[in-house]
Amino acid sequence: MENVRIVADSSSDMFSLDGIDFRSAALKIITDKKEYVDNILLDVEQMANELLSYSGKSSTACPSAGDWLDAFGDAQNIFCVTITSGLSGSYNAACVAKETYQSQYPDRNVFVLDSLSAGPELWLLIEKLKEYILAGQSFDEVCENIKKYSKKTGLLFILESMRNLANNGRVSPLAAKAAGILGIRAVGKASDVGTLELLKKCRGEKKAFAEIIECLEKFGYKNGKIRISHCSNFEGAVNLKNIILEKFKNVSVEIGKLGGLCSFYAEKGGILIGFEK
Ligand code: X90
Repeated sequence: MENVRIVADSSSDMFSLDGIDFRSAALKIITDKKEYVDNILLDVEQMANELLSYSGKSSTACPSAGDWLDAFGDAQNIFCVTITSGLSGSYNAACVAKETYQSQYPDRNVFVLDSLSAGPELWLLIEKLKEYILAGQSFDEVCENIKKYSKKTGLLFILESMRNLANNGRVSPLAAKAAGILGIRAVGKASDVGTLELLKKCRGEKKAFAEIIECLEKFGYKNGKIRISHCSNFEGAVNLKNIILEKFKNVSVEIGKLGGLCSFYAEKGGILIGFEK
């Protein structure tokens, strides 16, 4: 395949990729005072701190079809990965962009994958897309294979607060309530339809990590890749990585930082875990 580009929205927490042309389409975090564009230039820690001392309304916005078109640029073969359509309009906007792009350039290919997830599960999907493309697969082969692969990946999360999720209607206020209590961590997963599914409330990080190990086994993890991304909680991510390595031995675990959009919703201390089933 020639002239290939991978395009993902910023819920992937990726802003560049070695070895393949890559573009990110930014989501935005909006307050009455300021608009944060979730791109490589955003200082996520500073945003998190500013939001801590801000008590007004805050919300987010997905890329428009126009933003997606900009990210498509002039590529011939485009693989596009979006945050879950269960919580965002990003997938829809990307599909509109695909229609526009292909009516303008009928000989070009665009595939849009709804990740039904966020953060490090997209990391896995993008790594795998790169692998398929570099292995010389055709456009149609990559589409078929990535669809299959995406059914074999999952996302777990540990959250200390679900305030922003609840305030923006992404979880019920009732579900969010327990996570607001000091020391309580909400452990959950991305559901089959790409929404948040709460599994357990744990007192303390240690118990939450033990729960993650149980969940990994329960949801089909054996010895595949694991990608951990955190919001201002590198120490927690490292501890979790060590617990995973102790339990499963010799598996591939990498740690990354959440970008602006995921940090806004996962909040300080939040950890997201993408895994292969
Ligand atoms: O379109 C928009 O404004 C974006 C809305 C995004 C809403 C949710 C983002 C969640 C980010 C939080 C924990 C894990 C979520 C599991 C996803 C199914 C991360």
